[in-house]
Amino acid sequence: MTDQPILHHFATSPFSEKVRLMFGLKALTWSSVEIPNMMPKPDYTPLTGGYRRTPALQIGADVYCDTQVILAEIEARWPAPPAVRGGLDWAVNLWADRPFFSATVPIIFGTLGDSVPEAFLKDREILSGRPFDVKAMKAAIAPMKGQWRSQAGWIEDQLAGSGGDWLGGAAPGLADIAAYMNVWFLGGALPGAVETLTAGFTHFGDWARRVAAIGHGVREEMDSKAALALAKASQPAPAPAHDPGDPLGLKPGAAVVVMADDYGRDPVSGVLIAANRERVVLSRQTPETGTVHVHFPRAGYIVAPG
Ligand SMILES: N[C@@H](CCC(=O)N[C@@H](CS)C(=O)NCC(=O)O)C(=O)O
Repeated sequence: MTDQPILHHFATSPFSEKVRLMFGLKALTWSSVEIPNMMPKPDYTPLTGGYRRTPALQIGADVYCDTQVILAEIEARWPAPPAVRGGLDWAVNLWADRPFFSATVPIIFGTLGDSVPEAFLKDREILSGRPFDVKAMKAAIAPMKGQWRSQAGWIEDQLAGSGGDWLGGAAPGLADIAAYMNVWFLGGALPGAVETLTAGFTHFGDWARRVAAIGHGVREEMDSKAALALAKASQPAPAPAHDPGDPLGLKPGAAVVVMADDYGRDPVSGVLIAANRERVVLSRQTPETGTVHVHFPRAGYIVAPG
C-alpha cells in the first residue's frame, strides 16, 4: 500500500498551512483531500473517530489528528532535511498554536465578523462551546493588536540574534513554520495588517517572505471516497512503543476516550494501542474504514478510561 501522505484540509485553514509548508520543506509529494470548513464532514469523521478539527494526516490506515502529531510523524518518516532541532521547537509550536493564535483570531473576526456567514458563526459556537461574540471580538481588536505586535517582536528578536536567515540559524525548521502560521492567517485575511503591526521591524518581513517561498511540495488531488477506500484496504503501521511507566497507568487493550483540552472537544473512543509521552494511539473500526489507528498528541489532550 502507498505511504504517500494524504492531508485532509481546506485552503484557508491556518493549521493546515503548517503541514503544507512542512511538505514543502521536505520536498514531498502528497495527496490533498479537501474537507468542508464546518460540520458535517461525513467522509472525514469516520477516519478520525469523531475528531472534527482541521487538519488530519492519513497514511494508509493510520490517521494523525492535530498538527503537533502530524508534524512529528512527517519528521519521523521523512527525516531529511531535518525540521525539528530539539524540544524548543515543540514549545514554539505550542506557543504559536495557542497564545499567538488566540491573539490572531479576534483581530481577524472582530474586523470581518459582520460579513462572516451565519452558518459559520453558529458552527464555531459549537466548536468553542461559547457564543461567537463579534461585539466582544471588536472590543478586543485594539488590545490584541498590542499583544500580537509584542509576540511578533519575539520573532524579530530571535531573527536578529540567530546568526542566519531563520529562527534556528542557517536552515528553516519547525519553529519557522509554526510561528509563520499566524502571519499567514492574519495577512491572508486582512491585507496590510501584518505590515502595520510589525512597523519598524527590520528582519521580520524578509523572513516571512522566505517562509512563504518554502512552498507546498507537490500536491496531487484525491477524492475523499478514495481516501476512505485506501484506509480500508490498508493495515495500520506498527504502533509506537508503549510506556509501561505511563503516569495515568494506561494499559494497551483498555477502552479509552481522548479529547482536546481547549476547543473542539468531541470525544474519540477506541481501544488503546499505545501511549507514551508524545502520543496516544487508539484502534477503531468503522464500516467505511475498516480498522484504523488514530494518533493524538499528549500535550493539549485529555485521555480517560472509556
Ligand atoms: N490544535 C489543533 C488545532 C486545529 C484547529 O483549530 N483547526 C481549525 C481550522 S484551521 C478548526 O478545526 N476549525 C474548525 C473546523 O475546521 O471544523 C491542531 O494543531 O491541529
